[in-house]
Amino acid sequence: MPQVAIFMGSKSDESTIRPCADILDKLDISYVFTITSAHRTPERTATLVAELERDGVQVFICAAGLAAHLAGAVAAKTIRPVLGIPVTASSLGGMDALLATVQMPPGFPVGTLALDKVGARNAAWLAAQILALHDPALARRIMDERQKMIAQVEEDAHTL
Ligand code: RP5
Repeated sequence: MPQVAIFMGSKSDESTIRPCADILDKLDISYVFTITSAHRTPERTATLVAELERDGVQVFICAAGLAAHLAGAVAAKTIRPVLGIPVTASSLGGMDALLATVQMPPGFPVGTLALDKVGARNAAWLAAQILALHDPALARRIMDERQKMIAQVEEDAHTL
C-alpha cells in the first residue's frame, strides 16, 4: 500500500525529482511515482488523487514547472498534506513555478519547498516526518539518517 504519491507534470521533470524517490527508498517508505499534468491531463490528475487516497496515500508530493498548477490542483481535491516542488523550466529561472505553487488561496494550502533538486529532497524528508508522527520506527530511521549527516559535517570539518 503506497504511503506517498509523487506526481510530476512531465517526463522532463524526472531527473530533477528522482532524488525525492531515492530518499523515500532509503527510508523504506512505499510510494507511487508517476506523471500527470494539471493542464494537459486534468481528469487523470483528479482520478489519481481519488484512487490513491482510497489506496491509503497519506501525503501528495507534486512537482511542476512553468505555470505550475499541479500541486494546487491536487490540493483542491484532497485534505491530505500536499507538498509542492517548483521546477525551473523557463527563462524566468523558476520564479514562475515558485509563485504559482506557493501563492495558494486560504484554505487550500500547498507546503512549498525549494526549487528543483533541493526541494525534491526536502519534500521527501518532510513527507517522512509527517508519516513519522504515527510511526515510531520511521522516526528512528529519520533520526539515524540525521546522525549520519551530522557525523559527515564533523568528518568534513576535520579534513580542512
Ligand atoms: C510543466 O511544464 C512540467 O512540469 C514541466 O516542468 C514543464 C515543461 O514540460 P514539457 O514541455 O517538458 O513536457 O507542465
